[in-house]
Amino acid sequence: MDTNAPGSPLASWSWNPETGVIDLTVPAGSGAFGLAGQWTLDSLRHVVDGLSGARLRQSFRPGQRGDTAEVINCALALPDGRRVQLIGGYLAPLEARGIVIVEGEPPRASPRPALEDVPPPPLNPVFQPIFDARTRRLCGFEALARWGAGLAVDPRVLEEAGLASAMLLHAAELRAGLTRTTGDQPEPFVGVNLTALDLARPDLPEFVSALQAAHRLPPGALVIELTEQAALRDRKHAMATLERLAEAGAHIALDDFGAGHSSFAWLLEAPANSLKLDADLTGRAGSPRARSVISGVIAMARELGLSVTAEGLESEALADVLTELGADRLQGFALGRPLSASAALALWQVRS
Ligand code: G
Ligand code: MN
Repeated sequence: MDTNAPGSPLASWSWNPETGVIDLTVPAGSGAFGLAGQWTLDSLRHVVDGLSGARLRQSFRPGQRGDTAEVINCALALPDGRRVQLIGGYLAPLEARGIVIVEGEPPRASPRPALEDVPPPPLNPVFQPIFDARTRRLCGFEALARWGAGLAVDPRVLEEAGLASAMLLHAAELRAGLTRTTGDQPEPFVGVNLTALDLARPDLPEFVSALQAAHRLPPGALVIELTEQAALRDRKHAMATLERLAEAGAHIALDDFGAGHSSFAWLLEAPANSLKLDADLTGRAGSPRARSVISGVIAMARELGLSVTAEGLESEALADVLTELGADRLQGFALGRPLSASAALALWQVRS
Protein backbone atom coordinates (compact mmCIF):
# COMPACT_ATOMS: atom_id res chain seq x y z
CA MET A 1 0.00 0.00 0.00
CA ASP A 2 1.30 3.38 -0.93
CA THR A 3 0.40 5.85 1.77
CA ASN A 4 1.23 8.84 -0.37
CA ALA A 5 -1.46 7.90 -2.88
CA PRO A 6 -3.72 10.75 -3.95
CA GLY A 7 -6.24 11.56 -1.27
CA SER A 8 -4.36 10.12 1.69
CA PRO A 9 -3.07 12.62 4.24
CA LEU A 10 0.55 13.52 3.85
CA ALA A 11 3.17 12.57 6.39
CA SER A 12 5.86 15.18 6.91
CA TRP A 13 8.94 15.98 8.97
CA SER A 14 10.71 19.05 10.21
CA TRP A 15 14.21 19.20 11.66
CA ASN A 16 15.78 21.84 13.81
CA PRO A 17 19.57 21.44 13.77
CA GLU A 18 19.87 23.72 16.80
CA THR A 19 17.74 21.63 19.13
CA GLY A 20 18.61 18.39 17.35
CA VAL A 21 14.96 17.39 17.29
CA ILE A 22 13.09 15.95 14.34
CA ASP A 23 9.31 16.24 14.42
CA LEU A 24 7.44 13.57 12.48
CA THR A 25 3.82 14.25 11.62
CA VAL A 26 2.42 10.92 10.56
CA PRO A 27 -1.34 10.50 10.08
CA ALA A 28 -2.99 7.52 11.74
CA GLY A 29 -3.52 4.70 9.29
CA SER A 30 -0.50 5.66 7.22
CA GLY A 31 1.41 2.55 8.17
CA ALA A 32 4.12 4.44 10.03
CA PHE A 33 2.05 5.99 12.79
CA GLY A 34 4.50 4.60 15.33
CA LEU A 35 7.01 7.16 14.15
CA ALA A 36 4.78 10.16 14.92
CA GLY A 37 6.20 12.63 17.40
CA GLN A 38 9.42 14.34 18.33
CA TRP A 39 12.69 12.46 18.26
CA THR A 40 16.32 13.12 18.73
CA LEU A 41 18.29 11.38 16.00
CA ASP A 42 19.73 9.02 18.60
CA SER A 43 16.32 7.97 19.84
CA LEU A 44 15.05 7.57 16.29
CA ARG A 45 18.00 5.33 15.53
CA HIS A 46 16.70 2.83 18.10
CA VAL A 47 13.29 2.40 16.50
CA VAL A 48 14.40 2.00 12.91
CA ASP A 49 16.30 -0.89 11.52
CA GLY A 50 19.50 -1.29 9.62
CA LEU A 51 20.80 2.22 9.82
CA SER A 52 23.76 3.55 11.68
CA GLY A 53 23.38 6.65 13.80
CA ALA A 54 26.20 8.21 11.89
CA ARG A 55 24.35 7.87 8.62
CA LEU A 56 21.19 9.36 10.08
CA ARG A 57 23.18 12.33 11.40
CA GLN A 58 25.00 12.64 8.10
CA SER A 59 21.69 12.99 6.25
CA PHE A 60 20.52 15.86 8.43
CA ARG A 61 23.71 17.80 8.91
CA PRO A 62 23.45 21.36 7.67
CA GLY A 63 25.32 21.81 4.38
CA GLN A 64 28.40 23.94 4.02
CA ARG A 65 27.45 27.48 5.08
CA GLY A 66 23.92 26.21 5.72
CA ASP A 67 23.55 25.64 2.00
CA THR A 68 19.81 25.51 1.37
CA ALA A 69 20.27 24.06 -2.09
CA GLU A 70 21.08 20.68 -0.60
CA VAL A 71 18.51 17.92 -0.80
CA ILE A 72 17.99 15.67 2.21
CA ASN A 73 17.17 12.10 1.24
CA CYS A 74 17.31 9.62 4.08
CA ALA A 75 16.10 6.04 3.73
CA LEU A 76 15.12 4.17 6.88
CA ALA A 77 13.81 0.67 7.36
CA LEU A 78 11.03 -0.06 9.81
CA PRO A 79 11.43 -3.17 11.96
CA ASP A 80 8.76 -4.90 9.82
CA GLY A 81 10.90 -4.36 6.74
CA ARG A 82 9.08 -1.54 5.03
CA ARG A 83 11.07 1.38 3.83
CA VAL A 84 10.44 4.91 5.01
CA GLN A 85 12.02 7.77 3.21
CA LEU A 86 12.48 11.28 4.51
CA ILE A 87 12.93 13.65 1.59
CA GLY A 88 13.22 17.41 1.72
CA GLY A 89 15.73 20.13 2.28
CA TYR A 90 16.83 23.17 4.21
CA LEU A 91 14.48 26.11 3.89
CA ALA A 92 16.76 28.19 6.07
CA PRO A 93 19.99 27.40 7.92
CA LEU A 94 18.03 26.37 11.01
CA GLU A 95 15.01 24.79 9.38
CA ALA A 96 14.75 21.72 7.23
CA ARG A 97 11.43 20.20 6.21
CA GLY A 98 10.11 17.54 3.96
CA ILE A 99 7.78 14.66 3.39
CA VAL A 100 7.69 11.07 4.59
CA ILE A 101 7.10 8.34 2.06
CA VAL A 102 6.22 4.89 3.36
CA GLU A 103 6.68 2.13 0.88
CA GLY A 104 5.82 -1.48 0.50
CA GLU A 105 3.95 -4.25 2.31
CA PRO A 106 5.61 -5.93 5.26
CA PRO A 107 7.49 -8.94 3.87
CA ARG A 108 6.40 -12.39 5.06
CA ALA A 109 9.39 -14.61 5.69
CA SER A 110 11.92 -13.83 2.99
CA PRO A 111 15.10 -12.21 4.23
CA ARG A 112 15.26 -8.60 3.18
CA PRO A 113 18.30 -7.02 1.58
CA ALA A 114 20.48 -4.68 3.58
CA LEU A 115 19.27 -1.12 3.37
CA GLU A 116 22.49 -0.05 1.72
CA ASP A 117 21.75 -2.42 -1.17
CA VAL A 118 18.39 -0.85 -1.91
CA PRO A 119 18.64 2.31 -3.95
CA PRO A 120 16.27 5.03 -2.73
CA PRO A 121 13.55 6.06 -5.14
CA PRO A 122 15.12 9.21 -6.56
CA LEU A 123 13.48 12.36 -7.71
CA ASN A 124 12.98 11.57 -11.40
CA PRO A 125 12.16 14.75 -13.21
CA VAL A 126 10.40 14.41 -16.55
CA PHE A 127 10.27 17.02 -19.27
CA GLN A 128 7.18 17.85 -21.30
CA PRO A 129 7.90 19.24 -24.76
CA ILE A 130 6.62 22.67 -25.79
CA PHE A 131 6.28 23.49 -29.48
CA ASP A 132 6.26 26.65 -31.54
CA ALA A 133 2.63 27.05 -32.65
CA ARG A 134 3.35 28.09 -36.21
CA THR A 135 6.35 25.97 -37.16
CA ARG A 136 5.55 23.09 -34.79
CA ARG A 137 9.24 22.90 -34.02
CA LEU A 138 10.27 21.96 -30.51
CA CYS A 139 11.24 25.11 -28.62
CA GLY A 140 11.54 24.04 -24.98
CA PHE A 141 10.37 21.86 -22.11
CA GLU A 142 8.59 22.10 -18.77
CA ALA A 143 10.31 20.11 -16.01
CA LEU A 144 7.86 18.14 -13.86
CA ALA A 145 8.69 16.27 -10.65
CA ARG A 146 8.11 12.52 -10.46
CA TRP A 147 9.18 10.13 -7.75
CA GLY A 148 10.91 6.85 -8.48
CA ALA A 149 7.97 4.52 -9.11
CA GLY A 150 6.27 6.97 -11.45
CA LEU A 151 4.35 8.53 -8.57
CA ALA A 152 3.50 12.09 -9.51
CA VAL A 153 4.17 14.78 -6.97
CA ASP A 154 1.62 17.47 -6.55
CA PRO A 155 3.26 20.92 -6.64
CA ARG A 156 1.73 21.56 -3.21
CA VAL A 157 3.75 18.65 -1.87
CA LEU A 158 6.85 20.05 -3.49
CA GLU A 159 6.20 23.30 -1.73
CA GLU A 160 6.33 21.51 1.59
CA ALA A 161 9.40 19.55 0.62
CA GLY A 162 11.31 22.55 -0.70
CA LEU A 163 12.71 20.59 -3.61
CA ALA A 164 12.79 23.41 -6.12
CA SER A 165 16.56 23.53 -6.04
CA ALA A 166 16.77 19.91 -7.16
CA MET A 167 14.34 20.60 -10.02
CA LEU A 168 16.32 23.69 -11.03
CA LEU A 169 19.52 21.64 -11.08
CA HIS A 170 17.93 19.02 -13.35
CA ALA A 171 16.38 21.68 -15.59
CA ALA A 172 19.68 23.50 -16.04
CA GLU A 173 21.41 20.23 -16.83
CA LEU A 174 18.86 19.35 -19.51
CA ARG A 175 19.01 22.87 -20.94
CA ALA A 176 22.78 22.62 -21.25
CA GLY A 177 22.23 19.63 -23.55
CA LEU A 178 19.85 21.46 -25.88
CA THR A 179 22.29 22.70 -28.49
CA ARG A 180 21.45 23.93 -31.96
CA THR A 181 23.21 23.30 -35.22
CA THR A 182 21.80 26.45 -36.85
CA GLY A 183 21.72 29.89 -35.27
CA ASP A 184 18.46 31.17 -36.72
CA GLN A 185 16.14 29.74 -34.07
CA PRO A 186 15.24 31.25 -30.69
CA GLU A 187 17.11 29.96 -27.65
CA PRO A 188 15.54 26.84 -26.14
CA PHE A 189 14.26 26.99 -22.58
CA VAL A 190 13.36 24.71 -19.69
CA GLY A 191 10.59 25.76 -17.28
CA VAL A 192 10.49 24.91 -13.58
CA ASN A 193 7.48 25.32 -11.30
CA LEU A 194 8.24 27.28 -8.15
CA THR A 195 6.02 27.84 -5.14
CA ALA A 196 5.45 30.38 -2.40
CA LEU A 197 8.02 28.81 -0.09
CA ASP A 198 10.58 28.70 -2.87
CA LEU A 199 10.04 32.40 -3.50
CA ALA A 200 10.59 33.08 0.19
CA ARG A 201 14.10 31.63 0.04
CA PRO A 202 16.52 34.55 0.09
CA ASP A 203 19.18 32.68 -1.88
CA LEU A 204 16.96 31.62 -4.80
CA PRO A 205 18.13 34.32 -7.26
CA GLU A 206 21.80 33.60 -6.44
CA PHE A 207 21.16 29.91 -6.93
CA VAL A 208 19.63 30.55 -10.37
CA SER A 209 22.50 32.87 -11.21
CA ALA A 210 25.05 30.23 -10.24
CA LEU A 211 23.29 27.62 -12.39
CA GLN A 212 23.23 29.98 -15.37
CA ALA A 213 26.93 30.68 -14.96
CA ALA A 214 27.95 27.07 -14.34
CA HIS A 215 26.29 25.91 -17.57
CA ARG A 216 26.97 29.15 -19.47
CA LEU A 217 23.27 29.54 -20.22
CA PRO A 218 21.94 32.60 -22.05
CA PRO A 219 19.19 34.74 -20.48
CA GLY A 220 15.82 33.03 -20.72
CA ALA A 221 17.28 29.52 -20.77
CA LEU A 222 15.56 28.84 -17.45
CA VAL A 223 11.93 29.85 -17.09
CA ILE A 224 10.40 30.15 -13.64
CA GLU A 225 6.73 29.15 -13.82
CA LEU A 226 4.60 30.65 -11.08
CA THR A 227 0.94 30.73 -10.25
CA GLU A 228 -0.46 33.81 -8.63
CA GLN A 229 -1.11 31.61 -5.61
CA ALA A 230 2.67 31.38 -5.18
CA ALA A 231 2.93 35.15 -4.82
CA LEU A 232 -0.10 35.68 -2.61
CA ARG A 233 1.47 35.01 0.78
CA ASP A 234 3.76 38.00 0.71
CA ARG A 235 3.12 39.85 -2.50
CA LYS A 236 5.67 42.59 -2.04
CA HIS A 237 8.49 40.23 -1.23
CA ALA A 238 7.46 37.88 -4.04
CA MET A 239 7.59 40.73 -6.58
CA ALA A 240 11.03 41.78 -5.33
CA THR A 241 12.23 38.18 -5.68
CA LEU A 242 10.82 38.01 -9.21
CA GLU A 243 12.76 41.16 -10.10
CA ARG A 244 15.94 39.59 -8.74
CA LEU A 245 15.25 36.35 -10.63
CA ALA A 246 14.82 38.36 -13.82
CA GLU A 247 18.13 40.13 -13.14
CA ALA A 248 19.74 36.75 -12.61
CA GLY A 249 18.71 35.89 -16.20
CA ALA A 250 15.63 33.75 -15.62
CA HIS A 251 12.46 34.39 -17.54
CA ILE A 252 9.16 34.42 -15.67
CA ALA A 253 5.99 32.69 -16.88
CA LEU A 254 2.61 33.31 -15.26
CA ASP A 255 1.36 29.74 -14.92
CA ASP A 256 -2.22 28.41 -14.99
CA PHE A 257 -3.47 31.76 -16.26
CA GLY A 258 -7.24 31.91 -16.57
CA ALA A 259 -8.03 29.44 -13.81
CA GLY A 260 -8.40 29.99 -10.09
CA HIS A 261 -5.83 32.43 -8.85
CA SER A 262 -4.89 34.69 -11.73
CA SER A 263 -6.02 38.29 -11.47
CA PHE A 264 -5.41 41.35 -13.58
CA ALA A 265 -3.30 42.74 -10.74
CA TRP A 266 -0.99 39.75 -11.19
CA LEU A 267 -0.73 40.63 -14.88
CA LEU A 268 0.00 44.25 -13.96
CA GLU A 269 2.59 43.67 -11.26
CA ALA A 270 4.64 40.61 -12.08
CA PRO A 271 7.76 41.21 -14.21
CA ALA A 272 6.80 38.39 -16.57
CA ASN A 273 7.92 37.37 -20.04
CA SER A 274 5.11 35.00 -20.86
CA LEU A 275 1.84 33.57 -19.66
CA LYS A 276 0.57 30.04 -19.82
CA LEU A 277 -3.12 29.64 -20.62
CA ASP A 278 -4.59 27.11 -18.24
CA ALA A 279 -5.89 23.78 -19.52
CA ASP A 280 -9.34 24.63 -18.11
CA LEU A 281 -9.51 27.53 -20.51
CA THR A 282 -7.86 25.99 -23.57
CA GLY A 283 -9.91 22.82 -23.13
CA ARG A 284 -13.08 24.82 -23.72
CA ALA A 285 -11.86 26.48 -26.92
CA GLY A 286 -14.59 24.62 -28.80
CA SER A 287 -17.09 27.16 -27.50
CA PRO A 288 -17.38 30.63 -29.07
CA ARG A 289 -17.52 32.31 -25.64
CA ALA A 290 -14.28 30.63 -24.52
CA ARG A 291 -12.65 31.59 -27.81
CA SER A 292 -13.60 35.23 -27.15
CA VAL A 293 -12.07 35.08 -23.68
CA ILE A 294 -8.92 33.42 -25.01
CA SER A 295 -8.40 35.91 -27.83
CA GLY A 296 -9.02 38.74 -25.35
CA VAL A 297 -6.36 37.39 -22.98
CA ILE A 298 -3.94 36.89 -25.88
CA ALA A 299 -4.53 40.47 -27.09
CA MET A 300 -3.84 41.72 -23.57
CA ALA A 301 -0.68 39.65 -23.38
CA ARG A 302 0.49 41.14 -26.69
CA GLU A 303 -0.05 44.67 -25.36
CA LEU A 304 2.06 43.78 -22.34
CA GLY A 305 4.80 42.19 -24.44
CA LEU A 306 4.15 38.69 -23.08
CA SER A 307 4.28 35.60 -25.24
CA VAL A 308 1.55 33.00 -24.75
CA THR A 309 1.77 29.24 -24.27
CA ALA A 310 -1.45 27.21 -24.52
CA GLU A 311 -1.35 24.34 -22.03
CA GLY A 312 -3.15 21.04 -21.59
CA LEU A 313 -3.93 20.49 -25.28
CA GLU A 314 -5.37 17.02 -25.59
CA SER A 315 -6.33 17.08 -29.27
CA GLU A 316 -4.82 18.26 -32.54
CA ALA A 317 -8.05 20.15 -33.23
CA LEU A 318 -7.58 22.21 -30.04
CA ALA A 319 -3.93 22.83 -30.95
CA ASP A 320 -5.10 24.22 -34.31
CA VAL A 321 -7.76 26.43 -32.68
CA LEU A 322 -5.24 27.87 -30.21
CA THR A 323 -2.77 28.52 -33.03
CA GLU A 324 -5.55 30.28 -34.92
CA LEU A 325 -6.33 32.39 -31.86
CA GLY A 326 -2.72 33.55 -31.70
CA ALA A 327 -0.96 31.37 -29.11
CA ASP A 328 2.81 31.37 -29.64
CA ARG A 329 3.54 27.98 -28.14
CA LEU A 330 1.65 24.74 -27.60
CA GLN A 331 1.91 22.15 -24.83
CA GLY A 332 -0.22 19.11 -24.05
CA PHE A 333 -0.61 15.39 -24.36
CA ALA A 334 -1.72 15.71 -28.01
CA LEU A 335 1.70 17.13 -28.87
CA GLY A 336 3.95 15.41 -26.38
CA ARG A 337 3.89 13.56 -23.08
CA PRO A 338 6.46 14.23 -20.37
CA LEU A 339 9.74 12.43 -21.19
CA SER A 340 12.85 11.29 -19.38
CA ALA A 341 15.89 13.54 -19.82
CA SER A 342 17.44 11.18 -22.36
CA ALA A 343 14.20 10.90 -24.35
CA ALA A 344 13.83 14.69 -24.21
CA LEU A 345 17.35 15.15 -25.61
CA ALA A 346 16.64 12.61 -28.35
CA LEU A 347 13.41 14.41 -29.29
CA TRP A 348 15.33 17.68 -29.37
CA GLN A 349 17.65 16.21 -32.01
CA VAL A 350 14.78 15.41 -34.38
CA ARG A 351 12.19 18.12 -33.70
CA SER A 352 14.04 21.36 -32.91
O1 G B 1 0.16 23.68 -13.44
P1 G B 1 1.09 23.21 -14.49
O2 G B 1 0.92 23.88 -15.80
O3 G B 1 2.53 23.25 -14.06
O4 G B 1 0.67 21.68 -14.71
C1 G B 1 1.41 20.79 -15.46
C2 G B 1 0.72 19.45 -15.27
O5 G B 1 -0.23 19.20 -16.30
C3 G B 1 1.66 18.29 -15.30
O6 G B 1 1.41 17.43 -14.22
C4 G B 1 1.40 17.59 -16.64
O7 G B 1 1.64 16.20 -16.57
C5 G B 1 -0.06 17.92 -16.85
N1 G B 1 -0.41 17.97 -18.25
C6 G B 1 0.36 18.39 -19.26
N2 G B 1 -0.28 18.32 -20.45
C7 G B 1 -1.50 17.81 -20.18
C8 G B 1 -2.63 17.49 -20.99
O8 G B 1 -2.66 17.63 -22.21
N3 G B 1 -3.71 17.01 -20.33
C9 G B 1 -3.75 16.85 -18.98
N4 G B 1 -4.87 16.36 -18.41
N5 G B 1 -2.71 17.11 -18.18
C10 G B 1 -1.59 17.60 -18.77
MN1 MN C 1 3.71 24.82 -15.01
